[in-house]
Amino acid sequence: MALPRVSLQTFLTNARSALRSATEHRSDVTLVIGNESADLDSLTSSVLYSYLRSAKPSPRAFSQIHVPLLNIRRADIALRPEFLALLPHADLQSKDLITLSDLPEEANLRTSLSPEKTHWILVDHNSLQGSLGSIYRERVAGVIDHHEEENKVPSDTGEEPRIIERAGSCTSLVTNYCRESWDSITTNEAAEYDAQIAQFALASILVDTTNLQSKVKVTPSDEEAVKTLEMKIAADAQLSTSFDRTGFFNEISRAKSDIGSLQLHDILRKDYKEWVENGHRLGISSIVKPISFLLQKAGEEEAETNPADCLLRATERFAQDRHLGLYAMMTTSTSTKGEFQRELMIKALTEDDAHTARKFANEASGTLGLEDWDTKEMDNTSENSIWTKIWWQRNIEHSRKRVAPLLREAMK
Ligand SMILES: [Mn+2]
Repeated sequence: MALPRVSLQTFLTNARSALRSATEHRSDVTLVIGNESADLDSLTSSVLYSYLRSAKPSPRAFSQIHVPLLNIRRADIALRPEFLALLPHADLQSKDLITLSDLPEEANLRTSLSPEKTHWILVDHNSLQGSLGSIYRERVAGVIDHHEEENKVPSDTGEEPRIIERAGSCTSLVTNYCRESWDSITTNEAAEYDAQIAQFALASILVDTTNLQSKVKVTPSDEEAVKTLEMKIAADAQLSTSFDRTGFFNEISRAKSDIGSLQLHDILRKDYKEWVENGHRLGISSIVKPISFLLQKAGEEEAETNPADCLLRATERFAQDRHLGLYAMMTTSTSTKGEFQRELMIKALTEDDAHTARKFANEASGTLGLEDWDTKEMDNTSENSIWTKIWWQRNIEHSRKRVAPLLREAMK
């Protein structure tokens, strides 16, 4: 049965009370969670899926409301300027989003939100990591994702989807999965709400596919989803007259790369993922600025010190704090000629991990098109960690989605 349609903000308020009543009155709750890097795609895919599933719950649903849970603490929303740019378009503020800070304290999680009272739907990843994973892994009841299959979600997910497919954006897969059910609850009165959530979802598909222009990222799923979402926008008299897709894309992507005001340490942790393989820990930061920017940043933060020393020390500290054996930094930027480019830095913290890193460099070099970086700027460093190397990654189609599995393979 379809429920009265509501704005995104009202939906998030309802979802927050559903989460509260799960912890206070032990009611059943379904949580929809994106990955730990909590990028725009994780935000919009979890909110879109939760919103549409809650607007028309399946008769056999585990709970009426699906609660979108952002996989970071509340304070870390501030590290994501693209969120702050997008939220006002949906009449939202960052305090409306539901984050890990809204869960009971970690020490009480198991008792305050007992696993058997929960279902977890994973979007934009397919293996629940960290402390949530250790408590709720058995309660994962569905997935929509575009990363490599980890075979952690049961093959039969009943009422909930089990979709792991290639696409530029996970939000595209969610849009396409939900479209039929969405169409069935679309009315003239709800056109405004449809347009609002459609524009919200569109943001990450456009960012992930460079406004559908990136030949290596766009798939038919993305094109289909954008068509659906643009139709929802066009059906609303108000938004349809003011909406300009390219202008909207430019606004959000400009905000995403506007990280000049962030501290180096925050830049490293802003879009960060971690894996454990064979007892060794791997961490990868994705960064939307080139290493030259990071060197400049590092130099500013520690005046009168060689920037290369500062950068290496900062990354070393970052890796040590997280008990990493291997730490990788992947940068994306635009060259002076206007071409998209990638750099890859890998740091090993033990001899064992250095062995793995060399193996990776040998095995993955062809696939990734690794080419030695001009190390002039890094040459004068007195910092001497076990093993650090920087490359240009000339095969630019490969993001962390591809590099992480290659590194993990070398660790096995
Ligand atoms: Mn994604």
